[in-house]
Amino acid sequence: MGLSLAEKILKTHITDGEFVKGTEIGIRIDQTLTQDATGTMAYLEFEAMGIPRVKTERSVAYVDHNTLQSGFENADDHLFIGSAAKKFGVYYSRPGNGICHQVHLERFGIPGKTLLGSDSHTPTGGGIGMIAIGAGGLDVAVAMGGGAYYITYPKIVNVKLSGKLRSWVSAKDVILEVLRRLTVKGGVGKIIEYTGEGVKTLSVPERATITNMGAELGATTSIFPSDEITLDFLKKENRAEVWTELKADEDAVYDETIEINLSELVPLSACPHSPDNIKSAEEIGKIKINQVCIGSCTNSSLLDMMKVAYILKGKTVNPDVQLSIAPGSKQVLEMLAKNGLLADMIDAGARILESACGPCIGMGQSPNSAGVSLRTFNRNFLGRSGTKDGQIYLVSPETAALSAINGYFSDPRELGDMPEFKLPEKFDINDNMVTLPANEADSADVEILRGPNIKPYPKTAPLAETISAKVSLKVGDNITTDHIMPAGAKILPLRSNIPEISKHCFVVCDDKFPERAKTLGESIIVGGANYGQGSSREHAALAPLYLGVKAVIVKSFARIHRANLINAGILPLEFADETAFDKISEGDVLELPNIAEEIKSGKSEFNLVNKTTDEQFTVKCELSIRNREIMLAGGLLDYTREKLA
Ligand code: MIC
Ligand code: SF4
Repeated sequence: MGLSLAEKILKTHITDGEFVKGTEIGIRIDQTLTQDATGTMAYLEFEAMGIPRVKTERSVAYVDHNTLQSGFENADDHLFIGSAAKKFGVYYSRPGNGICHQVHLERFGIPGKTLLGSDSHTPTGGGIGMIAIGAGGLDVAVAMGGGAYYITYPKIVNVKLSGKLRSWVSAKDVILEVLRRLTVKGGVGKIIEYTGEGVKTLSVPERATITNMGAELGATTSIFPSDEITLDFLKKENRAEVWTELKADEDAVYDETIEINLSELVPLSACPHSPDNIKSAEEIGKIKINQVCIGSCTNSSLLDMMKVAYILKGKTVNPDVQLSIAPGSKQVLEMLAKNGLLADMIDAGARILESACGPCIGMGQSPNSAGVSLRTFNRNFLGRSGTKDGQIYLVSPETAALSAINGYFSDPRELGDMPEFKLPEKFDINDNMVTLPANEADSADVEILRGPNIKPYPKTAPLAETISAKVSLKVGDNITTDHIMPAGAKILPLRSNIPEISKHCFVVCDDKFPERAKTLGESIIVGGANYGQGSSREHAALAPLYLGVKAVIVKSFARIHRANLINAGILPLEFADETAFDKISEGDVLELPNIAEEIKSGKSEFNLVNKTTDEQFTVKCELSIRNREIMLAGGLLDYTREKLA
C-alpha cells in the first residue's frame, strides 16, 4: 500500500509510538521557529528546563508581532529574545526582517524536514514540502531541547487539484473554497495534502498561501509536493542545495479525497466574522468599503505585491478608503524598492507599513466604527482588528487592490485579461538582519537581558484528588483564542507578564470574568464546539491557569488549544452527550470526584456531578500515557523537570 507524502515524512521522523492512525506518535523536530508574542514565554520555559543549547538542526527566533513600541515592554522583550537566542544557539531575525513564516520559507525551510513553530500559521512551510506544525511555546521549548513533539497520527485528506486558475482568480480563492467546503472545524485531526495536475500550475508563494490558511481549517498541517517549481524557488533564494524531490506514492491511499477544478473557481471572500463564512464577489455585491489592508503571512510575497502594484499603478486610492500595505519581508520590500513597484504603491496613496504582522494582529490600523475593511489576512474573528464592530472581509490581494481604487467591493475579473507575472531569476539576498548565535564556548558568558515586564511562569500544582468548583463562565460554539486571550496593541505587550495579561482574559465575552475567577480562587469553564480555535498562544491556557481554572468542559476542542491546556495542567473534558451542556449554568458547582485516581488508572470517562441541580453526566478525556503523566504532574513544565531530574 502506497504512502502519502505527509506519511512518508512522518515515517522518517517517528521516535515514539506505532504508525497507527488515531494513536499518539512522537516525531523528531528538525527546525523550530518562535515569534516574539509567544517567544518570550518559550525561551523562559526553555531556560527553566536547564538545557544550555538547542539540539535542533536550526532554530530561529523572529520579532514580527509586537513591533509597535508604545512603551518599554515590547522593546524589552526584543532584547530578551535577542539575548536568549544568542545564548541558546538560536538564529535571531531582528525586527524589520519580516514576518516569521514568509522569512522562514525564503531563508530557512527545507523540503522533507519537520518544523515546529510557536505560531499557528507555521504550516506555511508546507508550501515547500515540509511537515510544519503550529504549537504552544512550551512544546516548542521541549522540541528545542531535543524532545519529540506528540500528535495524534492524523487522517490524510487528498485535495486533488485539476485545471488552472483563470485571470485574477488567486491562490487565496483556492483556500477559501476549501474552507467553504470543510469549515473551520473540518480539518481537526487531519493533514491536508495537495496533489494532482493543478499543483504544477501553482508557484511556491501561491502554495504557501494555501498551506498557511489551512490553519483556519483546524488542520494539523497542509503540504504540497516538492517538485521542479520548488527547486526553482529555492534557486532564486540561492538555496538549491537543500532541495529534494518529494511526492506521494502513485498508489497512495488517503482517508478522504476532495476534488477542486482550479479553472472553475471565482473570487471569494470570508465575510464577518469567521474564515469559513464564504461568499463569492458576486454574492457580496458592490458594497461600500472604508479600509483595505494588504499583507500578513498569508499574502505578502513578492508575487502578491507585483499584482497589487500593477493594479494600483497610475491610479489613486478612493477618497473614502484608507489603504495600507505591509510587504512580508525585508527581501520583498527591498526588491519592490529596487524595481520601482514600491513607487507605484506610494504614488497611488498606499500607506506603507513595516514588514511585520501589523494590522493582522490589531497592531494599529483598526478600522473606523462599524467600518468595512477588506484584508488579505487569514482571520476575521470578532474584535481581532481592534474595532469591536469592524466588518472584516478576507480577500485576495487582487480583490483588495481593485476595491481600494473603486471604493466598493470589486470583482478583480473586471480588469480583463491578466498579464503574466514572472518572478525574477534571482531574489535579492541579504541576511544582514539575522544575527548568528554565540559559539558554544562563549554562550555561558552571554547575559540574558530581562526588562521589568518579564515575569516568571505561573504557579502550577499536581492535579487535585477531587475537583470541586463553580462554573466561572459559560460560552458557546467556536470560541477563538482571540476571545479567550485577546491580542491587539494594548494587550500584546503583556505577553511576558501573565499576572497583568490575565486581567484581559475573556473580556470580549464578559468583562467581569477575570475578577470573578480570581475571587472564586478555583473554577471551571464550560463551552461549546471547536473551543479554542485559532492561534497557538499558550497564554489562552496560562491566563486561565493563573486565574485558578482547573478544568474546561466543552462539546469539542481545537487541537493546539487542547494541547496547551494539558501543558498548563488544566483538564480538558468533553461532554459524552452534548445535551449536558444545556443543563449547566454559570455559577453551578461542579464536582469531579477522585479525578486524579481515575486518570492514574487510565480511565477516559468520568463522572461529573452538578451539585447545584443534583444531576450527573459523563465527561470524556482521552489521554495518552504521556499526557496522563503530564496532567498528574501539573503540566508539561513540571513533567519535563521531573524527567530531567
Ligand atoms: C495569530 O495570528 O493569532 C498569532 C498572533 O500569530 C498567533 C500567535 C500569537 O497569538 O502570538 C498564532 O496564530 O498562533
Ligand atoms: Fe502574524 Fe497575522 Fe500571520 Fe499571525 S496570522 S503570524 S499575526 S501575519
